[in-house]
Amino acid sequence: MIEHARIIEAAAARAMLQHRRETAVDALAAAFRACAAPAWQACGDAAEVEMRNEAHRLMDFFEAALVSYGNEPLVRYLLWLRQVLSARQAAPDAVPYCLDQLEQVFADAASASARAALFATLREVQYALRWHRSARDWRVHSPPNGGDYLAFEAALLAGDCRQARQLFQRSLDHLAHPVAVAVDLLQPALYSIGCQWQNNQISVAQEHRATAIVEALLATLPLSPAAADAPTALLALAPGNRHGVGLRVVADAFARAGWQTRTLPAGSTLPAIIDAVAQDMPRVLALSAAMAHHLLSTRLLFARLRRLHGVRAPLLLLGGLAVAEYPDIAARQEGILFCPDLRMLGRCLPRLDKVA
Ligand code: B12
Repeated sequence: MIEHARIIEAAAARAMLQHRRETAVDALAAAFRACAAPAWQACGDAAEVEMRNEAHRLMDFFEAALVSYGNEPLVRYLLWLRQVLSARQAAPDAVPYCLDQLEQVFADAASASARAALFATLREVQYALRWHRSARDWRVHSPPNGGDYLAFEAALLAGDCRQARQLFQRSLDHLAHPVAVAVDLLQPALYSIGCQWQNNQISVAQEHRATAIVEALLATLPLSPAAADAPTALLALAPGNRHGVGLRVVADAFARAGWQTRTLPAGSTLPAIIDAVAQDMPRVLALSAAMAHHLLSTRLLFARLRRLHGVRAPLLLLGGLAVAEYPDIAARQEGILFCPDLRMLGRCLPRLDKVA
């Protein structure tokens, strides 16, 4: 009974959140602006766009907290935000201040139960933030091959394409398998670069250039041709996710195991993915989620596909950074196979064809 009441309260709170989303985003963007360092405030329109994007992201995480995900992803996101802001000299109390502004947006909400649920979430996360010191560190702590990736990372940061290509090639010769190269060389280098961006130790331009070099290197790997009767896998980023490098590697893993693959372009929306499934009727739909709120968009997508195709729906496979970070939440999505990384995918692939 209590559980039932909690679900109704959360649903009312979510409806209220969606109803007042634009007002909340305005309030958050204004709060970010007020707390930003003068250098940021001087950036004008570009900074404004970033602040509004961040405000939307905060609302996405807030909504995910109300949809049975619990507060943990929201707290972890806020710890990340606190670190990003403090590394960029924002006011020290920027995050609590933003949450106070959000509370004001909902202060006069007509539904008392919606207000109660929203306020309870906001207060719980404010409290949790006082006790957590630091954000998650994504670096790989026991680097493969004794840290061979460090030279590669240095080449990426220096924008030295030639050196990066040589190290990539050397790794291909040594490890023989491109998927192993991705996991042991590209991934630890990019994770470390992400952390350095988070801590404001490198510029966003360096991060983008490093990713572009990696994408160019991956593009040189031919995708193995598959037999005409090979099983098919459709690959897509979870709606809202723009991290496509990992998915390219996943496509490679499928292709090397003899599957036919088709990867949808970054930015494919939920209806576009649904259309592509109806057109291809693949045996497997593999999705990549990088952040917790991407798990929400995949949940919606999977539910629609099941409603549309029933038992003929493709086998649903979900992977990526968010699945590795929140295995419990990913596992709560019924009827999907969740698979955080490529080592596990490698173990599943030979059996997938038979299950699907
Ligand atoms: C490059 C990058 C970007 C690029 C992506 C460009 C591109 N074409 O891919 C751009 C600039 C677009 C970007 C944007 C953002 N990013 Co970014 N990004 C990264 C970075 C540095 C590298 C990602 C990457 O390529 N990794 C290498 C690949 C090989 O690893 P992977 O993606 O994890 O994939 C592997 C596994 O997860 C798995 N896998 C992945 N998908 C699947 C699917 C299946 C089915 C299976 C089985 C397995 C599987 O296999 C892969 C190979 O081993 C990461 C750092 C990090 N820790 O990942 C941050 C990172 C993910 N980004 C982050 C953030 C916050 C953002 C932004 C919000 C930044 C901003 N303020 O705008 C936006 C959000 C964009 C969006 N809507 O998604 C944070 C996320 C923190 C969090 N989890 O809360 C990170 C961790 C950086 C950080 N330390 O702060 N980003």
